Amino acid sequence: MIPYQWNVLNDIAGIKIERERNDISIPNEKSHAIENFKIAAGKVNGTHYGWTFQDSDVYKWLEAVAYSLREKMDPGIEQKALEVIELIEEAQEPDGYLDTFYSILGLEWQYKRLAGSHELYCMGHFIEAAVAYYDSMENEKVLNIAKKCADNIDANFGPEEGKIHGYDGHEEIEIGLLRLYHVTKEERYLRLAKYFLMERGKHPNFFKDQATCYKGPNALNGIENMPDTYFQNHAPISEQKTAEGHAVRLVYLCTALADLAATTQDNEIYEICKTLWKNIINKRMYITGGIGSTVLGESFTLDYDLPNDTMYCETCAAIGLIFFAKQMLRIEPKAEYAQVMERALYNCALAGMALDGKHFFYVNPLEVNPEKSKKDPTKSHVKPVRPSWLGCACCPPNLARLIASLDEYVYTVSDDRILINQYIGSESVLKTKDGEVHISQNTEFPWDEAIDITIKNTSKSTIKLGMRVPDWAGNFNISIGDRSLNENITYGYFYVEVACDTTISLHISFTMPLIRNYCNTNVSENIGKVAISRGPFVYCLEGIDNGKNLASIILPEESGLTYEFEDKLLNGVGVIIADGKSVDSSSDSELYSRKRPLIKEHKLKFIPYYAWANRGENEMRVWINEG
Ligand code: FUB
Ligand code: ZN
Repeated sequence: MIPYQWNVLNDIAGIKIERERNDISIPNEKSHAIENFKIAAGKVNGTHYGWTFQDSDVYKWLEAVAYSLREKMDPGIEQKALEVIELIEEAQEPDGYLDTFYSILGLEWQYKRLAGSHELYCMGHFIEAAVAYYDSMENEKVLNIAKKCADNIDANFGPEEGKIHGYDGHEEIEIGLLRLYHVTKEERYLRLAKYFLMERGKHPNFFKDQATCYKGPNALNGIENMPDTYFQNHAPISEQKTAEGHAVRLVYLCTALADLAATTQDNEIYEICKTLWKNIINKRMYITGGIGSTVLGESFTLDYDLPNDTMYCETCAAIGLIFFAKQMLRIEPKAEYAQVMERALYNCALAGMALDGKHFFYVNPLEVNPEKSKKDPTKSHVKPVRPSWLGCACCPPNLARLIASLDEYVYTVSDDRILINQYIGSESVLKTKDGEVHISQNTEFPWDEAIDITIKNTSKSTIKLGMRVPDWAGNFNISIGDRSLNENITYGYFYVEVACDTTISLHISFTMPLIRNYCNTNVSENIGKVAISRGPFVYCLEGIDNGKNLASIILPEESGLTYEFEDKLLNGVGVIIADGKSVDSSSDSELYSRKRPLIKEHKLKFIPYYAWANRGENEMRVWINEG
């Protein structure tokens, strides 16, 4: 992904960039993201091209590189990263301000239209990238650029007289500032993050007031007229009880809130996070871990409103939910957080990328009919195949940074405890309070039903190791040699203690039953329907395996499901086969008639949802009629 995305950001990939929906105002001629920096740095002539947040594509790419170099050094990629850092430094204004849009189009308008300008959003992404790069490569220069940025923001925003009493239209700077605080321990950054978080919603007219005086370049002008909920600006955070508005914004807000709660051990803030978490998970999340029920404002709508074919389920929103879960795990070791992380990771987020790593979905539907996507204007955002790149390219580099940092989601490390949240074949060295713990996971999970784990505790104290008992698992058993361990499960984690200077080898075994999932009947679309899953994977039907008109398919209640692994299909996937039925749906019959349609036998083949749309354009469906 990383070399490919580098070529795209430099406009040398030779690809066609698609608009994410039918809207001719979406810039899709080129990325121009690196070129914008060159222009802002005064190295070439030209003007800004792309969204106000085009810079963030580069920052997310740089962050992905930082994690990737930590895993495996690659001098060629490192060289590119160093060049980018140099370029960013040159594009930074002497006072620390960093935003190519205003550097090129008029610095006098900086911070004057925050509803759509994304200045703090972009700097937040830069700060995240800088902290990651510093962590991996000990590069002081990149951290200094980030500190200069944060200092500029600190000089301009805050409760003090003369500063701007407001916040960015898109949360993200809060995450960046908290990460900067973690690495520098500079209290000002923590204070500023808290200010932005707790101030939100206290100035309902802030965006509109700014817009009335603004005469600068078009920074998504008009976005300030979106409902206050779009920006989570409808009420102070402590009064927000439901997940409202733009889904990515909301989960970025929650990620920062949960980080703040964990960092400052603030229980009140944790309660706010829990309320929003519960609302999302229990009433507003798709079975794939996708969130955002409508394209209008890329937003949440209301409880139990989860349409399958018009939804948004943006890849970035699933990624943001994973970020949120990660922070919640720092506060309380509860498996429900890791379970949602897993659901979003293996389904909605992974579906955001083709098997080749070079094509991406922005929107992840649970039901697609390609003809409707082409001809129904309300479904133009529901793409039947992944484009090479998108006019709004927030998702592809977000996926790159998520996948490159997967290790951070596998474990949650605290002073005397390590949680294994995800079973992913890996070798890790984890730093605890008193030293290091080496963990290796040997497994073919998510296909196989066994994991061998070796833990070598070289730290000076005993470690509590919590292994997640997945909610979908049957017969979960942990053994040492041929001795099964007694169950010691708290909040969904099976604990064993590993004394200092000890190495233990554990064998985990479980079954992955083929599960029929049902939806709360308040979700009208899914009444009478069933979705199939195995282990972390939600399954779907595709036209290529099951014929046309998937809506006509019925999975009888009594039909058995069989699992088999096909190593030649879709790079190797487990498929599920069932004896189904279908309603005879020949298109030349009358539109309405008094004749009951015939029901015929129909062999069904389900594939994991993440792998759909890798064999050309066809129908797809997750929720199937159950007969
Ligand atoms: O506004 C920046 C990003 O672009 C958002 O996070 C995405 O939803 C897309 O609108
Ligand atoms: Zn996105």
